[in-house]
Amino acid sequence: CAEGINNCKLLYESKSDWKILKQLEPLVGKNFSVVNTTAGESYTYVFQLCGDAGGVPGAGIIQVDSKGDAKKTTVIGMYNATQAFGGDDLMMLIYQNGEAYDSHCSKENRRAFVMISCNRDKVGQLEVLLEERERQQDCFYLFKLESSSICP
Ligand code: M6P
Ligand code: MN
Repeated sequence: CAEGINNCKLLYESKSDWKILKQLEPLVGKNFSVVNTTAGESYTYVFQLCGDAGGVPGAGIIQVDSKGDAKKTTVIGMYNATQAFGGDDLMMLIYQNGEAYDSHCSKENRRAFVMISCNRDKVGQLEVLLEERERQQDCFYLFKLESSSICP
């Protein structure tokens, strides 16, 4: 289907969320990926704005286990549960409704926070900042994406 910010579905319908997505529109249709290795775990993350990350239907961010042959893929957040806010050159995109944890965070659904900022020197670099999974609820994966194409 056609790519565009209209493929996103907002968790809470809001004009200001759409305004932020509009500013992020130059990112549509591209997979942004990054490999993250910490404490013996190694994962590749793939992000798309309002599109199927890594080709996984409905997924805005996926995590692929780099270890083993299985290449297990886990959905971190869905773009039919999007929030977007911020201003000027710093924005936050949230994808909720990822795959549920089995043992962490009271087995809640995973979710992703993506801090997106204007950086005139970057073409679109995704970074993993952290995964917070040591709490009873409200866990999250935190990412950063800097790009010149979304500068106001
Ligand atoms: C996988 C990855 C990790 C996550 C872990 C949670 O290894 O998705 O990012 O922290 O699962 O484990 P569990 O499902 O047992 O709570
Ligand atoms: Mn699990």
